Parts: sequence; structure tokens; C-alpha cells
Amino acid sequence: MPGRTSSFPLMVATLFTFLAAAAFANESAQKPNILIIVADDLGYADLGFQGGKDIPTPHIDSIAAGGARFTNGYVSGPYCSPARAGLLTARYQQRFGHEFNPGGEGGGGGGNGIGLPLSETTIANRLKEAGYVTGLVGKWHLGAGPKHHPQQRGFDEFFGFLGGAHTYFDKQEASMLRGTTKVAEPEYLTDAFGREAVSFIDRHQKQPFFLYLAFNAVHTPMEANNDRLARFSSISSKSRQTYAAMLSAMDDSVGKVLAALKNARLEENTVIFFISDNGGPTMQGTTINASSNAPLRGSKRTTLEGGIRVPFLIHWKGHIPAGTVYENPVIQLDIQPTALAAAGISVKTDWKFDGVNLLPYITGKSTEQPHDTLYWRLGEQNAIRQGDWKLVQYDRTADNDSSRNVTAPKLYNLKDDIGESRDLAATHPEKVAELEKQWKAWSKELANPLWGGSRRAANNQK
Ligand SMILES: [Ca+2]
Repeated sequence: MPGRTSSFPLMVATLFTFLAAAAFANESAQKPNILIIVADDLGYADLGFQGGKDIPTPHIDSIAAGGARFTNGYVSGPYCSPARAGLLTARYQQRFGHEFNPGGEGGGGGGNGIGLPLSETTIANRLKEAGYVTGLVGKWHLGAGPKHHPQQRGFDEFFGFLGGAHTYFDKQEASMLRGTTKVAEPEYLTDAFGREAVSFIDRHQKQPFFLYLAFNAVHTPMEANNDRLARFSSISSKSRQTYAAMLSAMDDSVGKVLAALKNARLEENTVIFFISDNGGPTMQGTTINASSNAPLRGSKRTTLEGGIRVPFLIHWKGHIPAGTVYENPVIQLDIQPTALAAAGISVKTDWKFDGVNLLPYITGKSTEQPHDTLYWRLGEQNAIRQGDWKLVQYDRTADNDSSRNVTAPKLYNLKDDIGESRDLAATHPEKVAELEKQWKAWSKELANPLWGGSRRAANNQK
């Protein structure tokens, strides 16, 4: 019967159409995973894609090669905790008084009751509300007390430590936390964080996940294991050799995480961010880790480029063209709005974000600048960047001056002078006045610092 013979292919075709539609619906309903990888105190010059030669970083380099690299990527503070507070809130951290590192918690946390103010909502809160499973592996540094614990700030899972720094060999101390339970960690810490990140991805590959992988590498203490030290036996400086081994360990762990995503076929459904929380500590007054910020001047703790301009990447296979190089200034405050946009979450105006969604800019849909102006304040130090101009007052120890006061306002044109070596303030007084006025208007919007540092000095600037 003709009707029958013709109906079978029709049924098959209909079935295939149905299955294809269902598969598409499933795919489009699956929100992209968000992975934020943070390095700690990384030197600007030390990764392969940044021009580094002596320390191979093939896995981090592959994120750059496969995605977008920012050549003017900044963080909103030259210290660990403030930069992380800005990262997780998408707001200048000085708006809520988180201008300085929370004192007394640097070594592991005594729970002195201070941390990321409870008024603030984190990216983990928002993604969790949108149905994501959320995890932090690594360093927190946003409060060590019970109220500030990561699992009170939007994270379903936590493995790591609460303070600002930690030894890499934890065999006897049982000072890692899984949730709120102390556990002993037999592995070298950077390897342990890689292992835990892979485990998180493996366990949650069937649902949208947000993983914040916050390494303490390459922050002090300078500790590496022997097999990695052996990789760098040709480096004559012992401290640089140790730094190289520590960075190589982080790259190994990043490689394992990328392999886990690939094995789970999640490469096209995962947005990966990579950034350092601040510049390398190369200067007196910081605990130096043998990093290099060349060709930038300054260090962690300063508002010179060496403190605030960092390696910064976004990777989203199939959505961001491989090998994209984006030159306009961007900042770590942009990470949350970009992640939320990828996840299809609308940003509400009352969230008062300072960051913006970078996707239209890096894909060429918008040719505008993401930011007209970027601002910094750390006590008496300050900076403002507008176009290629930067006006800055920085800690005088950067000029080997024994006084701890800041310099007079100095004006640099970063297009021709990335190393901030030619002060143009005297020849461009009108530009100095204009930028000073704008910076002061921004500073007036900020809160008084809740703790630490030159609180009075910051207040005096208002
Ligand atoms: Ca840091």
C-alpha cells in the first residue's frame, strides 16, 4: 500500500526532526559553565604569552591562544584582598570600605570579624540563584569568621584556606578546609588545588557550574617540590628557580583543568577567565617572590602599572575568536558582568556594577570603549586612567625614597611610555587639573575604609 510505504520515511523524518529539536533545546537550555582562574602575585612578564622566556607556561598560554588576551587589563587594587573583593562584586571595593587587606587574617585567619561586607552580593550568590552549582577551590582572603565563610557568600562547596597566604606543604598541619572541616593535605598545595578543581568539574559536568579556582601560587612562601625545581636547574638565582617551579606547578594544574573540560566535552560550553589578583611584588616593603613586571614600573602595593596591570584572558570556544588581542583598557570588575551575560542573567541597575559585559567589545559588535575612565585609590596613593593618559601619586619607595609618603601627581602617556618614565605634569598642567578633578569626584563617592592602612589619609582625600 502506497500510503504505508510513504508513511514510514515520513515517521522517521518526523522522529529525527523531533530528536534534533530536543537536542537543540537541551543544548540551548544548558547555560555555559563559568571558570575563573586567579593567580596570586604573578609577575607581568612571566607567562609565555606575555613574552616570558625562562618559564614555559604552555597551558595558560593555550587559554590566550584560543581566546582573547587583554593588553591593558587591570585590577582595581594592588593587593590581594581588595582586588578579590572587586572581582567577586563587580564594584570598586572602596565603595564599601574594602580598600585595604583585612589585618590580622593574612596568615590564616583568626576570625576577627572583618571581611567582605555582608551588604555585598557575590557572583557566586547570583549564579547560585540562577541554578548553578558553585565552588571555590583555593584562597579566600575575604574574611575568616563564620559569617564571611565562602559557603555563607554563595559557594556550595569550598576546599582551601581562608587567609591571605599559606604554606605549600601541609602534611602535618591539617589546616586546609573542606567546607568547615579541617583536613590534612598530603600533596603540594598547587597540585591539590588542581586535583580538587578537576574533581569539581567531573562531579558537576551534567549541570551548569561556577568554579572559582583561586591559586595562592605564586605568592610567598617560596616553596617548590624537587621535581619541579629540577626542571629549572639552569636558572642560577635560587629564588627565581623556586618561583619558576611554583609557576610551572600552577601551569600544570591549569593543564589538568583544561584537560578535564576537554574530556567532558565542555570546552564550547565553558567561559574561562584567567587573571592575576595584582602585580608581582618586586619592591622593598613587599615580600618579594622573584617575579618580573617588565616593562612596567612598580610593584604590588603601588598604583604604578606594575601593581595594577596584569595578565588577563577570556576564553570561550566557538564564541570568542581564537587569538583575539584586545587593546582598550578593561578591569577585573568586568568579569562578573561578562559571566552573567554569558549565562543569560540580566544585570539590574540597583546592583550598581562598575564593571561591564566585555563580550560585545571583544567580538567587535561594539567599537566603543568599555570604560572611558578607570580609577584607583589605596590610602594616599591614587591613579586615574583616561585614554592613554594616566595621572598617578604612588608610594615614594618605588623611587627608592626612604619616606613612605606618596609622590606629587605625575602624568604619563602610556601609549609611548608604558614604563611611566617621563612625567609630563609640568608641560600639561591643564590635563593634570582635569584628571585631578575627575578623580576627586569619584573619590567622593567612596566609603571610608573599614579597616587598615592609611585610613585617615584616605578620608582626607574626600
Ligand atoms: Ca596577591
